[in-house]
This record gives sequence, C-alpha cells and structure tokens, in this order.
Amino acid sequence: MKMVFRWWPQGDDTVTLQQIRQIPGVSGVATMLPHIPAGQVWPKEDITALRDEIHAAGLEMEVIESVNIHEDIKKGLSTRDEYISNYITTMKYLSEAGVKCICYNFMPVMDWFRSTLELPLSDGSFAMAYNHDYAQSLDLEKIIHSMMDGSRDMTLPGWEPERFPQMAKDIEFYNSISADEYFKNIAYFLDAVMPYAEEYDIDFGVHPDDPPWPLFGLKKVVCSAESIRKYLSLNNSKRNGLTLCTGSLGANPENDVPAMAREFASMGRIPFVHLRNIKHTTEKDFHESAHLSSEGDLDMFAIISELQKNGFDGYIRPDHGRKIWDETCRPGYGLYDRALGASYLEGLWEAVKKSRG
Ligand code: DNO
Repeated sequence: MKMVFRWWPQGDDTVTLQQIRQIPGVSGVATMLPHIPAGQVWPKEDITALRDEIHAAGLEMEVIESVNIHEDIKKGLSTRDEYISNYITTMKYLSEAGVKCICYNFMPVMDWFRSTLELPLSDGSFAMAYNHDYAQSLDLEKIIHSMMDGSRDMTLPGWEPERFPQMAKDIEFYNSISADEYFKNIAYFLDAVMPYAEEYDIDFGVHPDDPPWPLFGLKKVVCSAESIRKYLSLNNSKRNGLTLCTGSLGANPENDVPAMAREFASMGRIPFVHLRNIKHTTEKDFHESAHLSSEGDLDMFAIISELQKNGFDGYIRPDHGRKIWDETCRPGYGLYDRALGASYLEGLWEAVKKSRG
C-alpha cells in the first residue's frame, strides 16, 4: 500500500509539496494538469516538468487524478475517436513519466455535488454536506451558484467554469439516451483504451458517482455493487478497475462498503482507494466527518481489514477533510484534517497488518 495526498499544481492549491512531504507515511501525490481541457493531449514537457517538481520535493507522481473524459466520448459522438486517440497519447506520456494509476469518472455532465460546502459542525469545524430535498429543488443556475459560492475562488474538481455554458444542453442530451446506450459508450471507450493500459502498465480506477443516486435527471453508472460488477465486466482487463471511494458509495446506506472492498479487491480490481467518512442525518442527507470510524457511519477498520485480507496492494489517499483550525483552503482539500486522516489511516493499516501476523 502507498499513501498519497491529492495536490493541485500551478499555484492552484493552498497546500504545498513541502508540507505534504512532512506528513508521516505519505509517499506521493495524486495530481493532474489543470490547464489542459478534457480531450486534449497533455504535453509531454508539461508532464515531465510536473514530475520533476514533485520529485524535487521528495515525493512520487504515480497517481493521476483525473484525466477527464471528453463529453463527446460519453455521448458516443462520431468525434470521439479523435478524443480517445488523444487520451491514449496522454497515457503513453504519463507512463513514460512513471505514472502507474489513473483515476477518472464517467459521470455525465458534472462530477460530485454537495448542497453546502461549509456546514458548521458542533465542534467548530466545517464540512461539506448534502441535503436531498434542497438538491432536488435547484435549477441548473442555482446548482452552479451553490457550488461556486463556497469554492473560495478555487476551481473545484469537475466544476471547471469552461463546462458551464454547455451544461444545460448536455443534461438534455443525456436525458434523451437510454442507460443501455450510455453503457455502450463506456464499453467503446474501455475497449479502445484497455489494450494500451496493459501496454503502458497503467491501472485505471473509475470513480463512483457522488452522490450515488440519480440527480438532476442524470444517469448514474457506478453507484452500487451491481453497477460496479457491470462496469468491470464491460471490459475484462484487470486494468479496468475501481477507485473505491468509501464516502461516495457509503452515502447510500444500502451499500455495504466493507463487502465491496472484499469483493473487488479479491478480484484484483481496486488500484486506488479514497478513504473518508460521512455521517447521515436522514437516509439521503449527510455531512462529511473526520476520518475516524467513531465520527461517522463507516467502519474504517472493517474496510481496511477487507482490503488487506483480499490482497489490495494499491494507492490510498485520505479523502475530503473538514476545515479545521481556521484554515483557508479549497473545500474538502485543506492540509490539517486530511493529514490527521492520513495518520489515523496509517495507524489502522499497521494495526490490521500486525494483528494478522
Ligand atoms: C471529489 C473527487 C472527484 C474525483 C473524480 C475522479 O472530491 O473525489 O472529483 O476526483 O470524480 O475523476
């Protein structure tokens, strides 16, 4: 297992590589090139410069989160082949720079959604939260405002402003195609890319839909054990794997996250894990919590035990932290609470490992 920490380059992060280097147990970052729009080739020299900057700080760059998928690929348009070919070229350059794992998602139109980015908790910290009735009452303009208002002028992953003008048309398009058609578009992408994932020695981890239920009329593709089985069986390469995001999947209390860790790790299909905890206030309403099992509804000990028992040997990162100690930071991605999370998770990992002999 390698512990990594998400980090944005080019001054788009309040956290520095030097700070990350001092978190015990963290060997590298999960990062990306934020200035390259989805669908374009990532220039080799930009990748090399990023890798060199990270190496100079004493960290590794083995995980990329994310190489985003162009909407034309998701929509299955005739232009997709060019974007797929660009994607494969980017994979080649990343592999030459030492990248071993790519986290991506196949969510239509928008990535994750929260109704509040700074909910005050009783201990004086702030966390991201989701209220289902409120989410359902929003029109597109309000959805965008709701995310942007809490962003503190930093680009939220998946909410890059260049996506906004197209969003209304995209939602309409996705509502007009069937789930089967959408899965065919996914399979087309996977069939094109997986042979190169093998050749370039890169594991792919699709990120679950967050939250894991239909919202704004959009289809959900990775939201339950059954849908994950379906996604993985679209292409049987071992490289076609899952990013087990415990907070995303755990938002649905019907999802048994330790059982998912067991099933998909034993298949060798989990290259990357996002560990975070959430606390439900109703069945569909929740706020994010500190990483500890005792602070939320997810049993981190059980999840880590299942991963270890079933041969998981990939990357883990502490996912979203709360905003604590008056930190000014990107929502969910401050230094302090994620560093506490990393240490807690390292401790759990060691305890499980030693108790198993
Ligand atoms: C949210 C993240 C997601 C994730 C993408 C992967 O905080 O976990 O934005 O990075 O879905 O493509």
